[in-house]
Amino acid sequence: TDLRIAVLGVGMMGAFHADALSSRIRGAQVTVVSDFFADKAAEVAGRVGARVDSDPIAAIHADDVDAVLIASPGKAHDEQVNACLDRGIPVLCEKPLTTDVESAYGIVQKEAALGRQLIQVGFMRRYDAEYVALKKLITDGELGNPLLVHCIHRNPDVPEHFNSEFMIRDSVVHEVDVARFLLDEEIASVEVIAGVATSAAPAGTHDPMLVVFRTVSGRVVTDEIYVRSGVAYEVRTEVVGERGSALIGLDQNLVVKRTDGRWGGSIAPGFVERFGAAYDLELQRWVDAARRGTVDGPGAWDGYAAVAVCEAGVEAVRTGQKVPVVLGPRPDAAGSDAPSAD
Ligand code: ISE
Repeated sequence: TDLRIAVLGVGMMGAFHADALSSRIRGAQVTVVSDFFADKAAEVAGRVGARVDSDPIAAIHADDVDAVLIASPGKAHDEQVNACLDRGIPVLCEKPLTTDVESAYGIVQKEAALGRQLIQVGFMRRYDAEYVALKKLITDGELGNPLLVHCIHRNPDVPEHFNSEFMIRDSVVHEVDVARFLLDEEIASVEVIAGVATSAAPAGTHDPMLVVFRTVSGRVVTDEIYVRSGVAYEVRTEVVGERGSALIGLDQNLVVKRTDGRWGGSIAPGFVERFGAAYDLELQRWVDAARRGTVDGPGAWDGYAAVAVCEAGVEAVRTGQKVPVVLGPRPDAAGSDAPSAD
């Protein structure tokens, strides 16, 4: 039987996931849609054949719901994820897991106490074919010991409210997970270098920034975050190892056009275009695992570690200092399950 899913929050990502679940994803059915905006909820529910429940917590506890997809604003995640744990049903929570370290760690401990993994966090890059290939180059030893990771993350544009803190919590959070995924170790400190800002940025917002992470073993990871580049969606990652380097994200456009005495192509305009296949694979693997009663992806611990690093990153922006990341002890059952490379 199909996994019956409540989708909480149907702004951009939630609506995208609801559409995928009701069309491209096998073994799933969206039965309930909830959103702060009633008209948005009604529109998506009508499209996917679900009912509307204006109360997200009631939706989590409803009889026609087996699993929950949370794509509401980050501030709402803590209460909603906790309600899923209370009911003991699987949940795929878009990042961030929560918006502060204490609540994220509380969720890690609560899930561990249940003794089974229910939480997956929406770090979709782990399902992207290029990131999977990069990870495999590292684990197969082809690059030798990885020494450095260089990341570039550029968005063409973002809404006005996207200040430096938002850039860390909403955008850099992906490179935090990428670094942990690729290097298979925790991040120990964060430093942020802010230079000249684009004139497109509101006053006081540091756009772009260079974020420098150091892992527990001392490896260095750099991330250029630039969310008002005015160009397109550019996400590149290069790993430099003792025996070679590998770069992904360069050829987003496989069609090289030659016309009018010029050559060139187009770059993905946004994350849905760049990571569309990764989002679908993420959902399919989540649905398949949930139907078996398991989790097959980044878990609560990964979500918590990312929140902790981002919190340190926000402090690093504010103080200009190198800020250490302090993680609580990891409970035995805390879920972190990198999807395998198949
Ligand atoms: C957004 O929330 C995402 O998750 C995108 O992947 C990222 O590129 C963007 O900067 C974020 O705002």
